[in-house]
Parts: sequence; C-alpha cells; structure tokens
Amino acid sequence: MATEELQKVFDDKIAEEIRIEPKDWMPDDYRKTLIRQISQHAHSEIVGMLPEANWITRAPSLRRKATLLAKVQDEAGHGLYLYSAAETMGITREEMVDQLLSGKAKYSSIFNYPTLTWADIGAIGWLVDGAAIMNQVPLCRASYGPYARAMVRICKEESFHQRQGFEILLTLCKGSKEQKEMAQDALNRWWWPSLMMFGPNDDTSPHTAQSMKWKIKRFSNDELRQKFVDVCNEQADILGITIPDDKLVWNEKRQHYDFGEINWNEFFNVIKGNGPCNKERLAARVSAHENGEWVREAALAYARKKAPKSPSGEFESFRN
Ligand code: BYC
Repeated sequence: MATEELQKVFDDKIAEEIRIEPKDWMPDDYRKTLIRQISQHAHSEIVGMLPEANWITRAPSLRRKATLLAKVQDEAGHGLYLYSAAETMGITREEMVDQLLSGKAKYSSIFNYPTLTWADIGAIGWLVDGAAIMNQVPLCRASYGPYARAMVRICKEESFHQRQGFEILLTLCKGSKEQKEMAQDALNRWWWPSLMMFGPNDDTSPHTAQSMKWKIKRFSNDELRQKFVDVCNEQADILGITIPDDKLVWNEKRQHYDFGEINWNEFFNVIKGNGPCNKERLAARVSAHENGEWVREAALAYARKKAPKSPSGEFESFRN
C-alpha cells in the first residue's frame, strides 16, 4: 500500500477508536512520541522507587513497612510493563536504560525532591499517586494498545497506593500536635511539585495538541491539573490541613477552584537536572545498574543454555 493509503487506514482507526497495535503501520512521529512518553514514564516509575525506598527501614510499624515495601515493588513492576510496551515500538531495553543513565531521557520532576519525614510517604501516596491516577486513568484509553493495556493494571495499583498514603496522613492528622504539624509540613513541600507533574501550561506545551489529535492524551495538562486541584481540596478538608495557596478559592462561575501561579522557573530548572536530588537519583540508578551487571550476565548465560538454537545456529536472545 502507498503511504497515503496507510496513513488513511491509520487515521480512520484513530477516528473510530480502534487501537493501533505493534504490527500496524503508524506515522514515524506517532511512534517517536510514544517511545518518548512511554519510556519516560517507565523511567519515572523506576526512579520513583528511590524517594520512598528511603523510608522502608524506618517505617514506624511492621504493617507500614510491609505496605511500603509492596508499594515500592509495585512501582518496579509498573516500570517493567512500560519498558515492555515501549519495546513493542522497536526500541530496545538497553537503549532506554542508556538514555536514562546518560541523563538524555527525562523522568518525572517530582522524584527530584527529598523525603525528609515519614509524613512525606503519606504525602507521596496521597498527592503524587493521586496526580498519577488523574493523569493515567485517561491513558487506559490511549490509542496505542500495549500502552493502554499496561495502564489498566497500573491504575488499579496506583489507586491502592493513593489510599494507603491518605490513610498515613489521616492517622498523623488525628495524632499529636507534632504529628499533625509534620503532615502539614509535608503538604507544604509536596503540593506545588505535585501540580508540576502534569507538565507545562497548555499554551507552552509543545506536544499536547498533536498527542490529543492522536488520542494518546485524552485531556490537556491544564485540564487534568484542574481536576486534581478540585478533588484535593475536599480531601485536605477531611484531613484538616491547609493547602499552601492563598489564591485557592471556589469559583462559582467556573464551577472549579481557582489557584495560584506555579513557579515554572523551578519546574524547568528541575527538568534540566538542577533539582534538589537529580544528581543523587541518577547516581543511585547508575550504581544499581553497575552492581547488577553480574545478574544480567548470569540471566543471559542461563537463557542461552536453555534457548532453542535458531536455524542459523545462533542462540536466540532470551527476549525474542
Ligand atoms: N517532569 O509538551 P509536554 C508516577 C516534559 S510516574 C519531567 O506537556 P507531554 C509514580 C515533557 O517530557 C509519573 N518532564 O509533554 C511513580 C517534554 O519534554 P521532552 C510519570 C516533564 O509528553 C512512582 C516537555 O516537558 N507519569 O506517577 O505531552 C511512584 C514538554 O511537556 C514533566 C507519566 O510519565 C514532568 N512533570 O506531556 C508514584 C505519565 N512534564 O520529552 C508515582 C505519562 C512535562 O520533549 N506521561 N515534561 O524532552 C504523560 O502523560 C505526559 O508525558 C506528560 C507530559 C503529561 C508528563
């Protein structure tokens, strides 16, 4: 088929809400956009394990430790589904890992902030996983099949994470004066970075318009951020703590909360690599990769021994 015909088949599928699958023809830019988004999403899940893992050894009870351990493991699983989804588009896992470790690929800005107290673990669950769900539930309807299907399972797990975070904060807020102050301090530090997770405002976002045409994104960055602000307000009331924004006010006409200006200089500075923990996060990933080399070698050697010989006499790669 000529390219114009292939393009038409692709456009019709998008219009009719038929999923694009790995073997289907797709425009180069669609492939490029998805590789960028899915791989950065995968990196975010993997780097996102670090701030929370910081508290596994110091969780205040066995129940909290077991839950946090399970949550951090879930994030590893999310990273792996997403790397697999990206691989269906023709990029290898090694290439993606190289892009992360060399600093070429982005990952979510939020994971470049430190977790200073136990309340931060509650705030991450409530706000960071909460923002993630708001952004990711619509991705379950993304036009690319493997990405959309990976997101279904991820979202189920993220909602559990969000609830465990909220419950940590609720416990602290019902506790002593010091505990409530710790919860408020965590909210003060995590609120604005959580709003930044949704990405730049629509008028400065280079990718949103095209990604919405392709039905990768179903809502714009600002639309999702607004939904998030609206739900968090009610949840903060239940907790009895205050969102650190004096411009936050219900707008009867818009039927939404108005809120203050995000510090976009801070956001762009963080995604350029200059946030409080960027260097530490990358160093941790590089070290984990280097220390895991023997595991990769052993797995490969085992797979070579087990794998059937290909007709050329070469051993199949264990991932083929
Ligand atoms: N941080 O045109 P835009 C999680 C970049 S994992 C860093 O709006 P797009 C979790 C953007 O990449 C959370 N960079 O782009 C894990 C682009 O740069 P490039 C991650 C950001 O792609 C563990 C440029 O800014 N979630 O929740 O249309 C524990 C322009 O942006 C950020 C996902 O990855 C940011 N916050 O929209 C707990 C979800 N925002 O690539 C929780 C999937 C923007 O041109 N991704 N940039 O160099 C998406 O939905 C979209 O990619 C985004 C950005 C909404 C994030």
